[in-house]
Amino acid sequence: MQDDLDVLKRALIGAERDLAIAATERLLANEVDPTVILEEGMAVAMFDLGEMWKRGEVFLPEVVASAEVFKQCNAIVEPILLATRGPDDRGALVLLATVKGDLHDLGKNMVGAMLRTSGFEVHDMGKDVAADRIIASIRELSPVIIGLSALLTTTVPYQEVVIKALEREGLRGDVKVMVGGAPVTPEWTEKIGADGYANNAPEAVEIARKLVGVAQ
Ligand code: B1M
Repeated sequence: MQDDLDVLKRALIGAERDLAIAATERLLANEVDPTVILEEGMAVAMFDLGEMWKRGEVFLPEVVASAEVFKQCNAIVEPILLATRGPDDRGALVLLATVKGDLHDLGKNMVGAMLRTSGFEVHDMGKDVAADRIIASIRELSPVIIGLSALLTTTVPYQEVVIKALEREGLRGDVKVMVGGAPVTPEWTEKIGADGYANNAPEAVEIARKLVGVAQ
């Protein structure tokens, strides 16, 4: 398993589509847990790629290409992950969004997939989502939780903008707010008065369960 996880990571970093897909398929054929493939393989590769980008070892077009291969591998893993969900497993509704100004959605999509697998209903609003759209969707859909993802230090403050908008609109008491994304910290979560923070997708499931009062 470790060999194929390493092949997958290297292939994602190098945006080698065929190699990445073949490694993903081998891992699944060997019944490796899809969560392990996503978190210990794919997410780690993108983190390493980000570090290489910071050091000037790769450039934007290469990151775009890797993100595309990530999506293709994810499209293979996600149905297997979702197949573990029972047919009547329809739980609390979570509204998910990457905040305004931010186009990073790979991590949010993983959070959405794992929440769905764990029995939550997920309404994914996509990326670059403004507070007024979130407010309108809360009024329309009455979610139990809204999940706000942000990957840029310049867009993390928008999580607070959304919370302030909820307060202004008298909706703050109706919905729990969970925040996440690489630059988000527990300190920031506390500062803005969010209800929960998760560092990765499995942890997001744990926090969402706590927020709706479901025992682990
Ligand atoms: Co961008 N980017 N990017 N990027 N990008 C980062 C974030 C960066 C850290 C890279 C770097 O410099 N090392 C840097 C930000 C620096 C900063 O803010 N200080 C950066 C930059 C600068 C930029 C641009 C500004 C570059 C430019 O144009 N000059 C630009 C911004 C565009 C915009 O958003 N307006 C940009 C663009 C892009 C691409 C489009 C090329 C692509 C995104 C493709 C896509 O998402 N569809 C991209 C990528 C791929 C990255 C890196 C390399 C990888 C991000 C990723 O997908 N990781 C990233 C480097 C890094 O993060 N270290 C980087 C994999 C993913 C599974 O992890 O998203 O962290 P992550 O999600 C995790 C957890 O964070 C958590 O669970 C997930 C699963 O474990 N989580 C949540 C996420 N959301 C959650 C929500 C929750 C709970 C947990 O509750 C609601």
